[in-house]
Amino acid sequence: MNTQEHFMRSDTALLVVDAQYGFMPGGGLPVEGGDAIVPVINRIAPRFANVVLTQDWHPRDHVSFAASHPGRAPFETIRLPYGEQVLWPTHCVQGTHDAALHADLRIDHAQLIVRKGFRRELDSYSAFVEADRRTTTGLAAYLGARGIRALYLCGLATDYCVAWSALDARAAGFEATVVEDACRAIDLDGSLARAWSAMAAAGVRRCTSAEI
Ligand code: VGL
Ligand code: ZN
Repeated sequence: MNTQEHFMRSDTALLVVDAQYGFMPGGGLPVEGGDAIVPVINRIAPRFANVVLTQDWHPRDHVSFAASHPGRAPFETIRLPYGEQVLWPTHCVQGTHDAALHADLRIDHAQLIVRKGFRRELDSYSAFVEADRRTTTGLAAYLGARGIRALYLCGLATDYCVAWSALDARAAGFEATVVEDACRAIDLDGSLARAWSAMAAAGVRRCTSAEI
């Protein structure tokens, strides 16, 4: 089987994580070089018969925003009923330009957009399971029902939503490969190195867009 046939397989999907203005330069939670992934994603997406997107989609008073906690600053950590939560600058508020997918993305054949983090009291880095580790987005059931068993992941940010999605993909029994140069990281206090080792330990593979 040649490479192209592999990616076009009906049991394989590309998951494009949070390719939104909020994570690009000028956005609410800008990731350095975040906009550089757009042309890379546009190059690889046509190779996949199946593409699913995610969209971080927060209410204005979301619990993950530092602004929702008087006296607290962005990038501090607090304890919430479901565990530790990093407080982020306000980003990806429902219906705003910040929450929109980048307009230069050319993935018209994408089949599903999974929104996450839309409950005020609950964050979600993962495309599969929200931060309480119980509330499902329904993505695993959707992919399973469509006979998809292997995922390639790209998007923003490598060390948060991409990593958590890849780890949960493995936990749900999918093969998972991160397309490294189609991602960029936040890298908060060593989070990128920690994310790569957690992914390696869980059997997440890495590749470059040139291999696709
Ligand atoms: C993300 C922090 C907060 C991400 C989303 O997409 O990686 N990170 N919300
Ligand atoms: Zn968020």
